[in-house]
Amino acid sequence: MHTDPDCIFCKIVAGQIPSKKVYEDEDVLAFHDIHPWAPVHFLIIPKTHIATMADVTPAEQTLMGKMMVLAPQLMAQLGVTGGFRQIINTGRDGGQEVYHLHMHVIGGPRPWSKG
Ligand code: DGP
Repeated sequence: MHTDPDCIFCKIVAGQIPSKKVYEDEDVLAFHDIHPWAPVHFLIIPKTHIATMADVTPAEQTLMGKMMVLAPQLMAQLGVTGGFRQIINTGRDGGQEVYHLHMHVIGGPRPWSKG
C-alpha cells in the first residue's frame, strides 16, 4: 500500500486525522464529507495513495469496481431510497481539491446545495 505523508486522506486512513466513518475494510474507507452538499454526502477512498483517476491503471480495476459497487450498498444502509450521485473529480479542470482519489456519494431529499 502506498502512502503520502503529506496527504490529508492518507492521514485519515492512518487515524491521524479523525473522520466520521461509514465503512472500512482492508482496501477502502468511506467517511462523511466535512462540507456536505446534501443530507447524505460521504467519500469512498482507496486506502492506498492514488492521486487522481488519471493515475489509475488496469491493476486497480478491481479496486475501482469495489468502490463503485459499495456506494449503493452504503446508501441503502444509510436509508437513502430516493437516489444518489457518484462523482469523481479529476485534476484542476475537473475541480479536484484533494489529490487522493475519492468518490463523492451524495443523496437524500432535495434540494441540495450543489447540483
Ligand atoms: P474534491 O473537490 O473532489 O477534491 O473534494 C474534496 C472533498 O473533501 C471536499 O468535498 C471536502 C472534503 N474534505 C477535505 N478535507 C477533509 C477532511 O479533513 N475531512 C473530511 N471528512 N472531508 C474533507
